[in-house]
Amino acid sequence: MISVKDKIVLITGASSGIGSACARVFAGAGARLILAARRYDKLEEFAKELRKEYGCETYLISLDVRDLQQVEQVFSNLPENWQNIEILINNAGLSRGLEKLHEGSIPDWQEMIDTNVKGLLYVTRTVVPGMVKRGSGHVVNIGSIAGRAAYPGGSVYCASKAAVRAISEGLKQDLLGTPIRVTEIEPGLVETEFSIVRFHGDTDRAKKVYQDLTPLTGDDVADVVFFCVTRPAHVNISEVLVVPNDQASALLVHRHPPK
Ligand code: NDP
Ligand code: 8X3
Repeated sequence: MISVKDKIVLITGASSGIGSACARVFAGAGARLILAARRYDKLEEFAKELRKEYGCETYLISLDVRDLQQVEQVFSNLPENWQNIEILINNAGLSRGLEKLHEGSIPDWQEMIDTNVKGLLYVTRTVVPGMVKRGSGHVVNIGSIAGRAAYPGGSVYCASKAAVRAISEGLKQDLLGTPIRVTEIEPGLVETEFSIVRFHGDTDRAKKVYQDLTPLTGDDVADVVFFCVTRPAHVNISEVLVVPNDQASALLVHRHPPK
């Protein structure tokens, strides 16, 4: 097992959900964390908690991954003791809306594609060259079960996650012959802020997504990420589909209302 003690882990979308859960797991194992998200106030509060609970050292970045200039600027100006990023967790992402494609909102599509696809590419393009130069690193991309098959109303989100799958596969091929590893994690239903964001703040509608079933938590996904990252150096877990036991495919779920 590889130790992550004192290693630098960059997590995008660390202000909530799966990203925060990953931060906690890596903090608990003694890593140093670069946490990025748009909501800087949330990161500040969270960093205090991580320091108190784990003595974790953090470097916080207010970042919109859709902004290429900002991405390039922040990662080329990291303080010297934060430059050697060992693990990149490309987690920032979102879904917007569940309308039929021919009735969908174009700004929603742009936001999903700009964040989930272009944002992930910008961060990867900016951070991975350093890993190649140092001959060391691991890229973990958070894809989704939605990247394996489309579902009604989800075509653009599903397409964005299918892109994450293809990008992860291609990156692994491009890095073949280097020690750098690439993993794509494809979660099913995870109860986070995801559905609240999808439904533009409609919390009642968001709750219904997870009603009468037991969804994954961010911690469940973070456990899997941590497992993949800490395998011996010759082992690359290329992809993991992780779903709640109450879920068999994106739409096939078992709901069991309380009696
Ligand atoms: P949350 O909404 O709880 O977290 C999303 C995170 O992404 C937030 O920290 C948010 O931070 C950040 N983010 C969104 N847009 C941007 C942006 N433009 N720039 C920087 N950060 C951004 O949802 P999850 O934790 O569930 O989602 C994390 C990832 O997991 C996403 O890629 C999602 O697609 C994927 N996923 C989620 C599943 C689920 O069922 N929940 C299942 C499968 C995959 P901020 O708003 O502060 O910028
Ligand atoms: C999130 C899971 O099924 O809501 O990626 O699209 S799903």
